[in-house]
Amino acid sequence: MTSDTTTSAGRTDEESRLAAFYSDLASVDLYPLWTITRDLLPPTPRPRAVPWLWNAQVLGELAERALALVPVERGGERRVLSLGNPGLGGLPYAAGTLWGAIQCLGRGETAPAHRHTPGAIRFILSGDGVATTVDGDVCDMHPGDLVLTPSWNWHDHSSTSDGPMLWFDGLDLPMIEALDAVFFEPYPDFRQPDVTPHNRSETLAGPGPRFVSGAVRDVVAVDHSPLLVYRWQDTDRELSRLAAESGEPLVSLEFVSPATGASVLPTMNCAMHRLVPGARTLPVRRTGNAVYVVHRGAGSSVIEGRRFDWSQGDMFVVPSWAAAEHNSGPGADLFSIGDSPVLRALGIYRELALDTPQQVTGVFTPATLDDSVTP
Ligand code: GTQ
Ligand code: FE2
Repeated sequence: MTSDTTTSAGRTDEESRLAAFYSDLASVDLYPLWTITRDLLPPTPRPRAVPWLWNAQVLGELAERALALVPVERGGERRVLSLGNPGLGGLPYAAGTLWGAIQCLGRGETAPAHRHTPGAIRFILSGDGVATTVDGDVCDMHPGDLVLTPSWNWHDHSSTSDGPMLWFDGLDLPMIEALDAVFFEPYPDFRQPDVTPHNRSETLAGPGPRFVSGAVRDVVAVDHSPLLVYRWQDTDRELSRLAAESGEPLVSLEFVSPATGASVLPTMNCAMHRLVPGARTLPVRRTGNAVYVVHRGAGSSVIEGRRFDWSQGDMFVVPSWAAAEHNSGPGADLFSIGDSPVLRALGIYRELALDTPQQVTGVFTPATLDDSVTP
């Protein structure tokens, strides 16, 4: 037979055979690469998460309403409002690989003990008197402190104070979910015993440096840091020292394991950035998603051409490979989490410094509460 033989349906034999071929492929769950229309191999990363910002006043007000309306119990486990990136189509994730959230605990409350394979960090926003017990070590929390609850470590949060406390939660949950490796287990009791002395990891961690300056880390972590708490006084002192020494508009330090110099968790890095008054930085692209929390001060970031104005308590997302530059009039300290340790471990981390500021093509307006529905 030749291909110009025309069938009764008006198709050549060749066309009929091709149609049957595609239909057979579909019937046995095979896709021919040449017909796949989604861009499987884009020239540069195309994260679904978009640059986004959550306003501190809005977060604070809704956290307060959660405190008044919703108890903390087994099942729900935590009073947490998760940052949902609108690019992710309704998923409660700040970015494709990262969970970011605000958590609050009222006076005398306990968030019950459990453990899970996703690792977590806490960055304390406000209030006092809460301790997170991490595998039996009671870690006191104060504003500006970083507390680690590594993968599969038991953890519960308990308040002994008379006021509420708020903190930022960062987890690698979406990444571990993508790897189909999420496990979860409740602790047999509501909470772990309150042993003394508290903060054992701080005395046992050893004398190694707790910070490394700059963004480039070559050391691959296979375990989490033995130090579970990084105190704000130490972070602040190190930032001041670095800023004075370098004279740069922006100094960044990464929290590291004093035992190995690697990132605090194998999956997530934590960093603090100080912008000196009047600082203007040039844009940089980096692989890996990041979530920022404004610890102090105010300023703006231009992310992929859009300007995000921020001040204390705001949280914002810089997706992988988005060009981001940071500016501050009064000066600012920014805390950040990111997934770069995984990219570094796999040899696919990249950075590209751009040499001119971005054209600002728009200004981001954060969502605000509609006054008519706010009691
Ligand atoms: O505090 O243990 O934001 O398990 C999400 C899951 C916090 C926690 C979150 C959690 C926790
Ligand atoms: Fe947890």
